[in-house]
Amino acid sequence: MPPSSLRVVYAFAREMHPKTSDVFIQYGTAGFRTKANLLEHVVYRMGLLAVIRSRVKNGRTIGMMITASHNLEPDNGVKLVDPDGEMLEQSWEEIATRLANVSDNDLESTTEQVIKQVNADMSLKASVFIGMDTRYTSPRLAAAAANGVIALKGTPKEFGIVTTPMLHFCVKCRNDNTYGTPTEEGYYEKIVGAFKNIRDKLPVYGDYNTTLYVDGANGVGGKKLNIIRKSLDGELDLNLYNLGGNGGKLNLNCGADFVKVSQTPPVGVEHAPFQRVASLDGDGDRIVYYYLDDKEKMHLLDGDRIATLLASYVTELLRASEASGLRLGLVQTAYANGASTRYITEELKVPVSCVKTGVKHLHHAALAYDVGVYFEANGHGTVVYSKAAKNAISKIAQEGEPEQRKAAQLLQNFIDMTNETVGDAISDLFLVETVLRARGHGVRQWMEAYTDLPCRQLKVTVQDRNAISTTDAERRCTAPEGLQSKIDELVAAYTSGRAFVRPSGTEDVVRVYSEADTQEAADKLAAEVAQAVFDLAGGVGERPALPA
Ligand code: G16
Repeated sequence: MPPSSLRVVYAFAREMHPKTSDVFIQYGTAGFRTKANLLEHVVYRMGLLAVIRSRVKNGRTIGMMITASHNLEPDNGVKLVDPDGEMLEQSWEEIATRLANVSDNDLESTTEQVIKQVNADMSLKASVFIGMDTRYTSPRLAAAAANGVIALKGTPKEFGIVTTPMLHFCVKCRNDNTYGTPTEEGYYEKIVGAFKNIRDKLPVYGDYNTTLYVDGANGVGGKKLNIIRKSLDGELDLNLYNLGGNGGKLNLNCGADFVKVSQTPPVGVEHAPFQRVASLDGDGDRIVYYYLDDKEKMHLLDGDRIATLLASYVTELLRASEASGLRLGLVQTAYANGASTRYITEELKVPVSCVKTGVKHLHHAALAYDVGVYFEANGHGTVVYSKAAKNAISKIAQEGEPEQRKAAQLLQNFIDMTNETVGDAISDLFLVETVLRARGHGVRQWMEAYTDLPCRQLKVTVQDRNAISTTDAERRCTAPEGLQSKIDELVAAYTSGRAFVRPSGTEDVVRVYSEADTQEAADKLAAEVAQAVFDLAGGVGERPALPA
């Protein structure tokens, strides 16, 4: 593409997607995310970048997902997906941020600089898959994305409303046809098909029952489960709530993030004692479980619980199939409950690594293992399998002794049911249901594995959240001065106390996390740390109060 044809980049920008705000925007934990009305020019420009990225990857398909995931309805965002279905390579985040912030007048020259910098061959074909969530601002932003792709003569393909993980899956399949068919139907065929196959091998027994309640967060995940439900032939009876009708608002007082952070059940869901409920987030990439007991007390089964459940089951199957020499490991973040980490290392005897928040960090760390299980406590995670692991399992499934073969075949179904590209609420739901069914377990047995340390999360609004810098996988902060020593001093007063703070990469807040031996203590510690953040990092509005 000769540089003169880059003029169209400016023409599209000026006529259709002008930059109307000077607010600096940064590629964060999961792409760009802010108020929807500040995003149109950003998404258009990411369309340009997706084409450049596709050409750098020799014409392989890149994904663009229009979503603000767990954020409330007025926000929106865009996540870029690399050819293997993983998040955009981190070294490109700075380029994305630069392109998003230049003026319209500088857009043409900056685009040209980027093309040179990354050495893109603009004569190659380029392909970009575009998906969106259910927000009313998403269609407009998806159109801006497509215009960005067209401006650089790439080929956009629009998937309409899909979950984020479905788009990741389709991108992967488009670039590697051994993984599946790059359509929503192809996704159902592979993931739901594997679930149905494994079900035939696992009779229902013990405390497991096939009824599952689901909180759809009034987003896309619930809608897709409603499609899937009809094909499950009673193997799993899904009672779906918060599907977006009856005035229910996206992620408002419902959904995985609300349930995890507030530790309270969502609105809009009926409850029965000990009935397991799965709560999804707005774009279907996170899931947590919970139940109410006979005194209506809530018990949360979060990402840590899902990770330990899956890791222990895969370990069992690997052992039974006698697949030797495969390393299984688990990846967590600082938010992982201390009790879960202890359980994984001491009881399951599985190695654990701790990385920074963001699935992009967890995913890469998990690839170091033959079987890498990664989960954030907020319910975002999956399992990844190396080629060597898949080959070894497949060989045993064909050639092993009968018992080994049986375990290896179950593992193969388990792998097919897993969306290895990214955390996926729907795929994770089927994985969890499979393990519970295989073990004849209800929620109480699942909960018995270990006892969580009481914890609390809070948000503090400050003038500039980037005033907080962190190190050691975000477990300690290096700025502003004095904050870490104050946190150390506060934590020291609590039994089993732990706390950290970090700037959110998806909301304009500083997040505070605390753990201690009682809920009262964890609540008080979180509030004290929040006050310290407010005082030392430029708090805005009302100073956080200590619990009464
Ligand atoms: C995104 C990321 C997650 C992260 C979450 C919160 O989730 O994909 O890895 O845990 O944001 O990030 P932060 O604490 O930086 O705001 P989602 O589901 O919103 O896309």
